[in-house]
Amino acid sequence: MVLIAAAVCTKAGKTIVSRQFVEMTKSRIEGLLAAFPKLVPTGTQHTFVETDSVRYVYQPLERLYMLLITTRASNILEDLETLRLFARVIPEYCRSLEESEIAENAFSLIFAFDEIVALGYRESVNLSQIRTFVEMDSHEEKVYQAVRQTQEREAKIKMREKAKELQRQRMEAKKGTKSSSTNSGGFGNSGSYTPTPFVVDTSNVSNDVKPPSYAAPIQKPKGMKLGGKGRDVESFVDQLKSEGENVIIPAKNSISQPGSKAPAIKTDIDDVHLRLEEKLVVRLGRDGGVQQFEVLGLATLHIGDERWGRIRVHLENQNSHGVQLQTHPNVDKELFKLRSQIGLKQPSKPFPLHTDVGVLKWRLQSTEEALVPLLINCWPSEAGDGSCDVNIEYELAHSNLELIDVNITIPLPIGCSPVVGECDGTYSHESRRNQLVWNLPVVDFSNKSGSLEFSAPKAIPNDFFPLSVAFTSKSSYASIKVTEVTLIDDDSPVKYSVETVLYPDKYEIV
Ligand SMILES: *[C@@H]1O[C@H](CO)[C@@H](O)[C@H](O)[C@H]1NC(C)=O
Ligand SMILES: *[C@@H]1O[C@H](CO)[C@@H](O)[C@H](O)[C@H]1NC(C)=O
Ligand SMILES: *[C@@H]1O[C@H](CO)[C@@H](O)[C@H](O)[C@H]1NC(C)=O
Ligand SMILES: CC(=O)N[C@H]1CO[C@H](CO)[C@@H](O)[C@@H]1O
Repeated sequence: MVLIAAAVCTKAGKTIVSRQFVEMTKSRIEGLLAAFPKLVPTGTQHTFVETDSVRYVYQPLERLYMLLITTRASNILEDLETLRLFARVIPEYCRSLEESEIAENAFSLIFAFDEIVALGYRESVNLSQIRTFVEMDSHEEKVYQAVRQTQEREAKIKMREKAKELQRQRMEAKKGTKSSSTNSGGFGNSGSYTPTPFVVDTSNVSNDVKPPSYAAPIQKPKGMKLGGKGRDVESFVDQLKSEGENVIIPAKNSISQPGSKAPAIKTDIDDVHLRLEEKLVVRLGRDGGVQQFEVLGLATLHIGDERWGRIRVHLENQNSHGVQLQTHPNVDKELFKLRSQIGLKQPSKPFPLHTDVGVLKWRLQSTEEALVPLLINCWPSEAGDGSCDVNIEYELAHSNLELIDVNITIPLPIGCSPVVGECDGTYSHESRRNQLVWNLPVVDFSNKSGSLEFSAPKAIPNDFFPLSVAFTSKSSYASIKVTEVTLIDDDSPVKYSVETVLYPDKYEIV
């Protein structure tokens, strides 16, 4: 049978509860329900009536009717059997067959109706099963609410901790700049890093625990039937809203992670956006030699408008260092090999919308010193009096790269106060962390090398390792560039934005 709706209405024709089981506009259902009282023949024992399009089967319950609307093609014997089951459910949840009592228990009735019917077809259930299911629903709902409350509490605690931590870091940063300003003027950056707790909260908390009211209520635990199968997420959300819950549905088309809300990034993003990201893993030996050098690259494509779904991305790939490239399995390999273009294997299909799709990966692994972008030579030598003189040099091996905000961090023996002689760039002695940080605002072709000299009392050469290096860069190590994006249909150019990021995941001299 195909059941369109089940309703309880008064004999006067007023609908008290109605549950629909197929997609149909509300006004159409209302129309069908409104037509019913006019169709009921008086003084006959009939329990069904048909129109051109639908069949009404109904059972009188004192001053009410239990009413089902089915299609005309439905088997009438089945319809009548289902009707009996519906009619028997009512006294299970309502103490009397009064209008007010029905209205008061409307939700329980709807839950029970949903168990009888799934997608318009009757399930083979009997009354005792319905009872159990409905009870289970409300039990699971309670469990679910408890879990949700716990999660919210945890999220709040985490946020509070995070805020405290940031506060502490800020205080420290302020102190740090004060004390270091006696050594050198230039190293004041840390003081300006003052993210508001709110921004960082959301970024980090959302990794594991959803902040309250952020989509959590919509995510049903596995296997849980909140109120039965007939209820979809949307109506559940609506219900929560009507109960005064604050439900926020995450926007699907936001590209940025919850934390990276920096408006500066957002304004650069077009409907076709490419991000070329390269991560470096470098371990250099203190006496020279490369222990590990790896570049891991990933190009992701984000399409924010369906008009630009069927496109090709043209790349320029100078591939100067023997980088190995690999396209996503759904990307047309031949097209990439022959023409350095990225398009889908099936050109008729669009790229997925509103999501970051990894389309190309590249990788380079080597122990050749010439491939390492920035070489660091740290040379401590023991002076006669138990102190150490330390010379450090950097050298940019690839003049096409521009490294920004390079920090070379040198460990110091505990309590050591280094005496800095010569220094390109600036330095800062972080006494609490027992380290010296050498900062170079820019390292590029015009500024390929530089050095720092300092002496440290009561030290041995071993004390100054491992050094670590941090920087950011908008260069591409592999020299992969996006030159054009075109529509498949007419080769016309499409506006796009590109973001290129190169950063060390781990860069150390051991
Ligand atoms: C209802 O169905 C279940 C499962 O088929 C069965 O075990 C149970 O005996 C039935 N109860 C009634 C009252 O028919
Ligand atoms: C090289 O960089 C250092 C530190 O960033 C700076 O002091 C120096 O002036 C730069 N030299 C040139 C030639 O740009
Ligand atoms: C270098 O150190 C400064 C001061 O601590 C910091 O603000 C900056 O972000 C660091 N640079 C990188 C690339 O981590
Ligand atoms: C700033 C900060 O605390 N970042 C942390 C966010 O969470 C990730 C994963 O839990 C950590 O690795 C970061 O250090």
